[in-house]
Amino acid sequence: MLIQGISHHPSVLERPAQESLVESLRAAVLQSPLYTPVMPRTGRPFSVRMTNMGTLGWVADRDGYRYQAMHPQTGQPWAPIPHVLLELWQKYAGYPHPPEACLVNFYQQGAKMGLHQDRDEEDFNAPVLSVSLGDTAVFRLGGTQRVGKTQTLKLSSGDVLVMGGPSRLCFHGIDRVLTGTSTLLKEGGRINLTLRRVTKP
Ligand code: MD6
Ligand code: FE
Repeated sequence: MLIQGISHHPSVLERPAQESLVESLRAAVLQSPLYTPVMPRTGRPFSVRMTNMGTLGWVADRDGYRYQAMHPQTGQPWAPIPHVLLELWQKYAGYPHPPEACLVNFYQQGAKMGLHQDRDEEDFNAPVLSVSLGDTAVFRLGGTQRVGKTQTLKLSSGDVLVMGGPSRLCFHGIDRVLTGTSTLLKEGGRINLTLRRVTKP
């Protein structure tokens, strides 16, 4: 049993749709290149590379975590969110206003993501919707406190995961990515896209 408000929809995107989304991402990263963020205070680099699409993007640097309209390295606006993702939001988010940010996380060999809450948004009434592409990941899900029971689920290419309602502030992370489980990305690895409503409508 998953915590209320979280829903896992396996294989929402079929292979051709996954391939065309990857093509859109290739175009987006030409405008908004992937970069390696660092943790606030420590300056320790993330093991994932990131970029964003949308009118706002989530960034991490020595000063903290925040949303901003410009790419931190190019100073230019982020690339737009591909239409197919806006359609997934309409279908699965159960929230009447469009997302403003799509965080792109790129996992290469050995990359992972520690347990965290997504809490830099103003509007926790909106869910966070994630789309996975490429190699399967082991996703760890806990409760709303950092300590306590956790469970894992596997996120595969084309899966959609929605965290809303009581699960919106649950701790979660990626334990590891299972190398060689998908042929979608020629060089291997995994891409996770998270759509977020940032401001109160
Ligand atoms: C990932 N996902 O799947 C990391 N956050 O690579 C997240 O951090 C996440 O999947 C909020 C809601 C859904 C998620
Ligand atoms: Fe998250």
